[in-house]
Amino acid sequence: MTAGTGVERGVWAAPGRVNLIGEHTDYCDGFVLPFALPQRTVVTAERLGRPEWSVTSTLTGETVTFDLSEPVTGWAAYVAAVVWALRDAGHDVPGARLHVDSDVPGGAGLSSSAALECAVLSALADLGGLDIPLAHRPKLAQRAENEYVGVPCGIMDQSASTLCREGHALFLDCRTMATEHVPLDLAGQGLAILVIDSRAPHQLADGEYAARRAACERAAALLGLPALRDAALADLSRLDDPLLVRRARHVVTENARVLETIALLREGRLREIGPLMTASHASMRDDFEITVPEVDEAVETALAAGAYGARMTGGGFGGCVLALVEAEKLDAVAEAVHTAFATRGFRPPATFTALPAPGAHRLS
Ligand code: GAF
Repeated sequence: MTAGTGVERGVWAAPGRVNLIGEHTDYCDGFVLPFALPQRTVVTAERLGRPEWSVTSTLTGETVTFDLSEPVTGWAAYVAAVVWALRDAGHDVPGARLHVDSDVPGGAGLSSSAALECAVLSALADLGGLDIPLAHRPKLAQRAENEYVGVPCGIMDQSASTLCREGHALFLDCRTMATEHVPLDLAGQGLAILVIDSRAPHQLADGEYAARRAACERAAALLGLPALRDAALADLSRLDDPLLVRRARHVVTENARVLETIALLREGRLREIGPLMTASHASMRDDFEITVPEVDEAVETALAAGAYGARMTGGGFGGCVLALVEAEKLDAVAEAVHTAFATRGFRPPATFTALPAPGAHRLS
């Protein structure tokens, strides 16, 4: 495949993300609405004259060297996975020395894995002078994670980390990969999004994610549809298994909520998306069953403290909650959540505000 003149060295960054709405819809060919976080993974890289990759990480202090002749495990697997996926797609990937640093919290449902994959992909593409359009990169990074790391994720996180724009949310049709960058001027409307990291330990998350995905695929197959994207609520009465009905109902109603959210955002009616966010959370809690007591508490407390809407974001079983609040109420809502967590005996949450940041790019 094409290889132009690459650069010798440089620094690249790719962000974590939150998802405003549209959870577990990506692998059902549905709709998602993430935006990139200012928190990002930074990769400093230089070309080596041989097909070998040497990666150090500030987070672990480790150096891992590989040439893909042996499987790579642990955090460096995400780096090896990208090299593997690029090569498998026919690209002449240059050997490289890479250093990874990140302020995307790991294990918090903020897409730290995709941030790493997409930063490494950007670095290797530029070092190798590889001609890979931005629009093709999410699928390469997803394939790296699906096939090499073995995580059956959808396309949302890699798309967000690659394609998001500052000040905008990314409306993505996961079937066609059509995108729309929707302005999200929170500050201009006196609003803020509070991110509450529940810090709930989420064991079982991998198996449960795969189980949800399998249930959705089974429901679609039983309905004779390509994916749940194609199902209407009325179709679900044709399913015998009440559990499958609930799983499918989440996806069908969630896709509709994304479309309603987009319609409101296009008209600048930000406050009105609150009830859709809260309904999304209820659907994840009751139909998809992917929430845990900590995230439910965060949602309920944020709403009681005056948030317009609140919902868990990401794969579930822990992770973060987003609350849409008046900027002037930020401190009060955060304070209320901290107090509620202490009262319930939960680990103290971490709270911060999220503004839409740019997708992957070269820093220098
Ligand atoms: C995780 C996955 F990686 C995404 O693809 C998506 O399915 C999300 O969970 C749930 O919406 O972040």
